[in-house]
Amino acid sequence: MSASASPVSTGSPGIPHLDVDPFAMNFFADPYPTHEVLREAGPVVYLDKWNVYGVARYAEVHAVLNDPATFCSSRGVGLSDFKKETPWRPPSLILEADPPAHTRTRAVLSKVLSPTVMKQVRDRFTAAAEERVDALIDKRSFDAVADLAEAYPLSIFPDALGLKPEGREHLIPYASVVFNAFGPPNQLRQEAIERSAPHQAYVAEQCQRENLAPGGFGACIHAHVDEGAITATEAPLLVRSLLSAGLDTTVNGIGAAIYCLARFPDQWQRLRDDLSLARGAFEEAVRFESPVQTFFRTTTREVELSGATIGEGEKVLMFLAAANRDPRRWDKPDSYDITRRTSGHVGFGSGIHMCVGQLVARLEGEVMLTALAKRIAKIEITGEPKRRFNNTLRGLDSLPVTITPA
Ligand code: 4IA
Repeated sequence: MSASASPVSTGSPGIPHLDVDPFAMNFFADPYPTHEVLREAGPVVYLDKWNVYGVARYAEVHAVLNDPATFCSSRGVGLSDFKKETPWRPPSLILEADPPAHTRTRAVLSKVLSPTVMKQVRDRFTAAAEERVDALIDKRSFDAVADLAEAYPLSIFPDALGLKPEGREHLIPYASVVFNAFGPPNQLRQEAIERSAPHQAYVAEQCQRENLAPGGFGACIHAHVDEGAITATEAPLLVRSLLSAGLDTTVNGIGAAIYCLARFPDQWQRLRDDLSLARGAFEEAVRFESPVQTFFRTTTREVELSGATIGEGEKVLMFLAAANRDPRRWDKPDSYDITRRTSGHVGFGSGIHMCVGQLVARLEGEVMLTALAKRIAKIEITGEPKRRFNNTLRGLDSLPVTITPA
């Protein structure tokens, strides 16, 4: 599929059918021309390759996210419809749930990852960021993915959760399976699931109450059992949500920010001149790169969306990344501008399912970008960036850089 693919109208009247595969390697390599095709074809499109509806404009993505009764999550937020197929793992009690079940589990994770808790971990996260930057300044040349975007979250998040030291090498591979599994049954998904058994076994074991250190996010989740908010059976699955969604996302979020700031030196200079822009620089990177590219919903009834009629039980693919660069919503959508008013971007989703861990993500991003900008004058890309291919996550496998200390 390329930018030149033109929409052809067949079947359902008024809805353009496209033959794009948004889960193919050539799409991942450069999704932007196809995002434009998807947005310009119409407010709602149909993707013949996977038999799903698609929305790529900001208004429709936002509308779908904010009507969870019509566009439900309990039938899965990947291509697979849980009403028709057995999920590859027991469904998430928060991501793959609808109200009222979702409301109760969401409240628990919301408390566990609250502003008060962020205040408690902030100093530790900051010290670890400064330590990491010191080590990178000693190296001068390094891989900004392995040595920074991965190394930093790995140095704080598993500890914050209360995980034991052994077996942490399973965390990123497990998350990679989770995000590949949202996609269609292509090679990425099938191979990931085939190889997932050791990662799943590790995660299941770490979610048990006795394996989580006191005071950590994991123990805090289990403490809500004693209050009666959740059952002892539910608690390990909610810990699993943090293991699934809390690490690879911030790896790719921080990776996105470094990749942006390395490519756009004028923005790096603005950040260095005003460190209070660190939070905005991270948020704009989440909009600009959209580490979580896509998600599905399933219709619970026949619905009309911007003039298109969608029947019951249909999968709708939301292109978060395309919405985040929709020229109908954003000025100069393709420029990375750390002073942009980013509020309303859908990189963290929107509505009742909007990222419950967003405060953790923003804290990590802010303290890392601040630590970098304080001590580094220049970041230069010194080798070919290599892309990492995943059905849902957008990010790099490696980014060779050389830094100049301030
Ligand atoms: C879960 C959307 C993504 C960040 C996510 C992945 C997994 C889970 C939640 C969110 O397992 O609950």
